[in-house]
Amino acid sequence: MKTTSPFLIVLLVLFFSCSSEDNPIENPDNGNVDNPDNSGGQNCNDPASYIFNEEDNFILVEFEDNEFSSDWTLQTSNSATGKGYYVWTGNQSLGNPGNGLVEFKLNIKNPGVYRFLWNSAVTQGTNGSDHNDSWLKFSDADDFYGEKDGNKIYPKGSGKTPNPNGSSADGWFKVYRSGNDLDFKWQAATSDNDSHKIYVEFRNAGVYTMQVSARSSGHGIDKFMLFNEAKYNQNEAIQKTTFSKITCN
Ligand SMILES: [Ca+2]
Repeated sequence: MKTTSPFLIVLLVLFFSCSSEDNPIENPDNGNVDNPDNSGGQNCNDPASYIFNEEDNFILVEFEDNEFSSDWTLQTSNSATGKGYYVWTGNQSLGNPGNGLVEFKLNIKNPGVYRFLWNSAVTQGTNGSDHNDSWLKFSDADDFYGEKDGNKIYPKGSGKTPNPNGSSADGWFKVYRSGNDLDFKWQAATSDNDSHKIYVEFRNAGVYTMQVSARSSGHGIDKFMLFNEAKYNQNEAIQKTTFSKITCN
């Protein structure tokens, strides 16, 4: 067989190089950022200015799409999506919420009551009831509560009762996952030994702030979601894999 001409190889390489430039692969780091070059002249690559946009009564956010203080560490796992997950590696804050504060801005177009879930793991030790929780607060939502069998509980410090068993303070819930299957799974509950689901109510359209702060070291958080249970049951929500569109301040 005749040897292929080096000149032909060069032509082929040039051809395919040019073709790939015509069809650039979307930057996976910013795949769901809306028009990063067209956000009012501001740079939309700064996670501190991200706003996550609710659509169809659903929000799905990679937890790592934010800015973190140095005691939060980014790790990777085959069970975590996006760039991985963040885990608190600083001192535990079992009774005092607010340390290592991370804030997410959520743009709600469809007001209503939303269920909260996060995909989290115990990444330290072998006991599913240790290193399994972080603090959660919705400081400007219209209501924030746990619910079980139609009975509601409210964070300590919210001015409302009844309150959960165990830790809670200043409007924060301790939100935990349970079970000795330590790897990432969708679960979020509050009140010790009396698991209540987590809900937040937004009565008007607008941008609201979700706050997470450190409690247990070793609690790894991959992503979180909010969904209206009138539109989706939990299984339907968990099947959804489209992350919320990001715009910027
Ligand atoms: Ca993630």
